[in-house]
Amino acid sequence: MSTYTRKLFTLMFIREGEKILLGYKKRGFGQGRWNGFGGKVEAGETPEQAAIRETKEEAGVDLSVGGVEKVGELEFTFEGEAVLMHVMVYASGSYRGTPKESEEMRPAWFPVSSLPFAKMWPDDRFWFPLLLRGAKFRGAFHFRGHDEILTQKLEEVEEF
Ligand code: 8OG
Repeated sequence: MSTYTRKLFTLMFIREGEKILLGYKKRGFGQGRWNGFGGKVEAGETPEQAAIRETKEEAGVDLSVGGVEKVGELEFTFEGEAVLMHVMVYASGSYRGTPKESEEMRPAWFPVSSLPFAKMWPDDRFWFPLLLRGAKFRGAFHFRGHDEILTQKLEEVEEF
């Protein structure tokens, strides 16, 4: 059995009616893919605080007033790598401000019925249906490179 170094990340999805806000990742990890907003949880902040901070930094949107809800926990490992990415997934139905492009992300609204799965992380097509119907979920995906899923687990949970 291998021992992983666990690192905490966040991922935020803003929903407005039948649209969801995604950002095109312009650089770094996941470059060229559409995703929610997020990043590393820093020392001294909770994952929820980190999720709100990252959304402000990457999309210019303020979530500190409305409620954000934890909806998922995802674990990502990569063949040959000792890091386990532990991602806390959040959803928000209200925000302040107008989404605007940052150095890292270019935000755009997508209808929930036509998401750009071909240009998203390959695991997203499995858990997005749960996210979109308001379910809570836990998943674990083991990758070869960034395109091939070797093993996966996904379950719906009642609450966190
Ligand atoms: O700080 P940085 O942008 O590198 O953080 C990585 C972000 O990418 C973080 O929000 C978590 C998210 N992320 C992964 N893997 C996957 C994945 O497989 N699917 C989705 N949708 N997001 C992911 O690290």
